Amino acid sequence: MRRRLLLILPSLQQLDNYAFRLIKYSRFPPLSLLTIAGMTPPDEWEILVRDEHVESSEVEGHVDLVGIQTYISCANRAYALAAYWRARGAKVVLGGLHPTSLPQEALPHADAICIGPAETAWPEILADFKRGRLQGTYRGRREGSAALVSLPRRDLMNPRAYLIHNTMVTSRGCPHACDFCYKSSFWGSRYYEARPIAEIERELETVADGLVFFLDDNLLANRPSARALFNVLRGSGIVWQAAGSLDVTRDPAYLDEAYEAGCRSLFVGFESIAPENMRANNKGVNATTDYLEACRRFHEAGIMINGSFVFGFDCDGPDIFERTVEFAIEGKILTATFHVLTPLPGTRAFERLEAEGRLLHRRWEYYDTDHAVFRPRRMTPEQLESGHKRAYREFLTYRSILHRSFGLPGTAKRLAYNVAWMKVDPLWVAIVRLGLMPFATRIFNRVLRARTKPKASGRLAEPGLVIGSPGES
Ligand code: B12
Ligand code: SF4
Repeated sequence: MRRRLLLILPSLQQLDNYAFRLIKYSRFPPLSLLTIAGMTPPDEWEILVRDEHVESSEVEGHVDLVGIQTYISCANRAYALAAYWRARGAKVVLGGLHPTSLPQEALPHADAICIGPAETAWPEILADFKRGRLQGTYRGRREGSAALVSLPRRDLMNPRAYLIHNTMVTSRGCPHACDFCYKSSFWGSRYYEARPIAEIERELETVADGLVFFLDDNLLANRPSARALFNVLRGSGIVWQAAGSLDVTRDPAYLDEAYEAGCRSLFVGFESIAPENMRANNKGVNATTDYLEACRRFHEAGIMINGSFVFGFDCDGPDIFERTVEFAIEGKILTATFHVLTPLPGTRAFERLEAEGRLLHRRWEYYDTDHAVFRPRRMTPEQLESGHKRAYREFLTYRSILHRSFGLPGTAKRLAYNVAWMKVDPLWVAIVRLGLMPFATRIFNRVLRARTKPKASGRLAEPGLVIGSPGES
């Protein structure tokens, strides 16, 4: 008889938080869990995947092994789930970013923890489980972890729950080393490894709806591997989004190549509009980049910007919120995420604030980038939290949306994006609850393909519309 494996992504804890919006958590399936499922022999294991953001993690009947993905913000929920399943007789393995940065804290809550990536540790965990000898601590080697053992089991996700089905990772780490980034605690600073291109090609062949969201830390950072990827994507009909840092704007031709390969939107870490903040946090490239010129170059290439901003750095005073929103509006940034600076254990930012006695507490559920968990230098924690809320409000006024949408190619697309993404939350709740996400995916797919490249610079044929077969959702 097959054993039963339950893989859980615990939900974010602060569900009453003003920043909690169901659509934000229904965008992607938990790729880590689908990846682990892909490494688990299906003839030996029945595998259940549960994402608490969209469904209950409760399952009927006996479960042999439970694997829990543990972010800092859901660590306490992960520990509670671990206790619950151990009491029901299952063995529990905790993995992910939080057990990696704080293994001593996590270990007492589980039968085993996985430090680092699962790719190089999970087969050993399964083998030890079968022998009845789980070891406690497993260390996934980061070198060689980019190569997948087998493709993620996307067939195990709830197909009606997510807007984007095909999330992928093509590289690990990032050549930069910003003080506040989670990456240094997980991958070490400056570590970078790309997956073998033949394997990526094999995975891309499984993309039926022509829509991919790459979750690499910094997809465009390493040009040889990014160009190898562009070669596979160009002409495939796939449109995609990814994360990139501002250095790419120094080479407009490279941005054109990305667009020609199907890139339509980039998540860009502007972080702070104050260069001194960026210098103090080892993000020199931002300190020496003209942000408005960078926006112009993204737009010239036809790439929409999802800007990421962080408040609470040492040079930030109470005026930082308005100044940042002013820039985001002037730069015609399409969508933005605003974060409260959150010191993650294992990063230099955490070490510094802890050494200076500025951490307010270690209640990890508040380490969600929406709450102030440290004492800022030039304002109070309350000012930081209320300024963060205000920034969202001001960025999302209709006046701001109109200004950011007009004057660039694809005005209707930009308006649609803003309204759909930030202004109709009750509609998204209804879509998710009624299982209508496949329709939303189709509309999103069409909208993303609408032209955003200025005609004058157009060296490009728009990728053909590839919509999955009727049975595919
Ligand atoms: C996609 C994403 C999301 C998605 C989907 C989450 C998911 N699981 O797919 C959503 C939108 C839901 C999300 C939500 C949040 N996110 Co998020 N997210 C990401 C992002 C961009 C990619 C994560 C990913 O899928 N990577 C690819 C997979 C393959 O890698 P992985 O998850 O690390 O998994 C590997 C290992 O960690 C390990 N592993 C993981 N789980 C397990 C479990 C077991 C049993 C084992 C053995 C191993 C193992 O093996 C996996 C394969 O190697 C990262 C940034 C990044 N580039 O990594 C931020 C990131 C993970 N998010 C972050 C944050 C802060 C949040 C939110 C708090 C934001 C918010 N305020 O809402 C919430 C927290 C939700 C929660 N439950 O607490 C932080 C986490 C910091 C930390 N130390 O925990 C990150 C690193 C962003 C950042 N720069 O700070 N996120
Ligand atoms: S560029 Fe982005 S991914 Fe790379 S270290 Fe800095 S914040 Fe992290």
